[in-house]
Amino acid sequence: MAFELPDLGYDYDALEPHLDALTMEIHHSKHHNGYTNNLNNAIAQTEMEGKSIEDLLANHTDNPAVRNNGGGFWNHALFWNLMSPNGGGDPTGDVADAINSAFGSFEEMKAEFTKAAVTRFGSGWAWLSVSADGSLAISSTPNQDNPLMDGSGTPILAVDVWEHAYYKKFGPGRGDYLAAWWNVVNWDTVNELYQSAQQ
Ligand code: MN3
Repeated sequence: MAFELPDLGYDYDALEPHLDALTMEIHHSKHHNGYTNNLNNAIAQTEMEGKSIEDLLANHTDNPAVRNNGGGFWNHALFWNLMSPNGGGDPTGDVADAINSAFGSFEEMKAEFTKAAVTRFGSGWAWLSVSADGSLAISSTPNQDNPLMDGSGTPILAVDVWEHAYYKKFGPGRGDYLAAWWNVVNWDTVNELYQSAQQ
């Protein structure tokens, strides 16, 4: 019952011209595949084998290999689902109302989220999460950490700001990458995750 690398759900070139096909291919087939294999190796023949990824992230991150590779496995699976060739534009559905209520407007949420992503020193992720009380919160984490690890929230939007996510196309221009990334955000998925997290 090993963990398996999930499909993207679209072709490597589907997010062009915003995100380039070569980066998407390497990111999925090398980086995400590597986290998946290393996670399986880390739990093989231990008491962690057979546990869900959510259980591993909530309860077993004192093991560095599980923390880094389990985080990498889960974060990237979410990240692919949060992007679509038909993405971009403004949020829709219940999450749009929640964003307006929490941040004043989508533009203000976008600015705060982008700031969290740009200012994350080194490698990591930025998150929009639903907290335990149902409110929305923006955060960032280093490495492959995520809000499930400290129980601070359930992520509904995430962006990978490791250099491997953007360097081939954008060089050191993380801000340019983020500006392009908003054009592929799959708001239908964000809204579905928001609704699930409310229940
Ligand atoms: Mn990555």
